[in-house]
Amino acid sequence: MSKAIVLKSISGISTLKDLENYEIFLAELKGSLLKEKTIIYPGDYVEYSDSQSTKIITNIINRKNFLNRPKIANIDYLVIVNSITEPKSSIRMINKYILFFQSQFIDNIVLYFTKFDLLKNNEIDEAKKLVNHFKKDGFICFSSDKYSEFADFLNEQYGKVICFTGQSGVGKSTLLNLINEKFNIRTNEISKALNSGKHTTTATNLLAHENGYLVDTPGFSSVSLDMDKLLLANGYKDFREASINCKFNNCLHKTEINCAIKDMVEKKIISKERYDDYLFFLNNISDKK
Ligand SMILES: Nc1nc2c(ncn2[C@@H]2O[C@H](COP(=O)(O)OP(=O)(O)OP(=O)(O)O)[C@@H](O)[C@H]2O)c(=O)[nH]1
Ligand SMILES: [Mg+2]
Ligand SMILES: [Zn+2]
Repeated sequence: MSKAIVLKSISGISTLKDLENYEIFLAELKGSLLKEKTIIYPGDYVEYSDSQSTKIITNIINRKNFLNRPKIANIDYLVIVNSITEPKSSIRMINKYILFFQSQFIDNIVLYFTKFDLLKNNEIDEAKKLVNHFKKDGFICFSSDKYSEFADFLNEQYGKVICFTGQSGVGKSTLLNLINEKFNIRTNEISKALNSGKHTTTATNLLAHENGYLVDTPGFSSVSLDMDKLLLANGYKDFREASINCKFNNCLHKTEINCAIKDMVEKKIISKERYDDYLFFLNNISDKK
């Protein structure tokens, strides 16, 4: 039985890439999987048989994580692309995105900041402060003024699936075209009238790059954290891991005694800003949750 990764899947026909010989080919789902209405997504690892003229997918290997919109399986790194200006990013906004994705167990986050070239001289310090804030808070950060550092990082990710997300118009597709000009992805001007991006990217598939896979996604205008409070309390990866040391197993890290999270904030292991943003998000969850 051979193994492959799914690059693309449209109405039952999937484009696969063999994990050993890197051959790219089309395959169909086995009849019994079709009957169970099994759907496969880009990023899925599958077993296939090529004993017949048509290659048949016989099994889907358990997913380690899953992005719901757009649907992509087994993300190794999620690069959240933020523009430093036009539209300008804030710490709270980025903390919100990180929490949104980590609460779906997409834990390996990279932050990439675009549009440094548009900054006026007197704005550069503030922009660098924003990037450094997230570095100090434990996140892997890159910015468009030092693109080569990001290129080096990507080249070290052998065989990994790296997905790019972020608000519409921040420059995801532009960044992907910079990484590999052969991608030739359509990019767009931000709609000036609305001062918000138009969606330029629509379809999802894995782009083979060097030894790994890159994924462009359509931008979003906002994300919602209206979820179960305990889910939110265990959303950030470091909150989730440390919360086993909270006195109460349903600790919301708010007013409870012996809270491991509050302890880490005091010791500056978790930034005060991210903790305060967490409390803000918690207070904004509708009461029924
Ligand atoms: N000056 C400057 N412009 C940029 C940069 N990155 C992107 N842009 C511009 O920003 C606009 C939007 O870029 P896209 O790459 O289409 O943005 P996107 O995030 O893919 O947008 P959606 O696909 O709609 O989500 C384009 O006009 C780009 O040329 C940058 O680093 N500097
Ligand atoms: Mg795009
Ligand atoms: Zn706690």
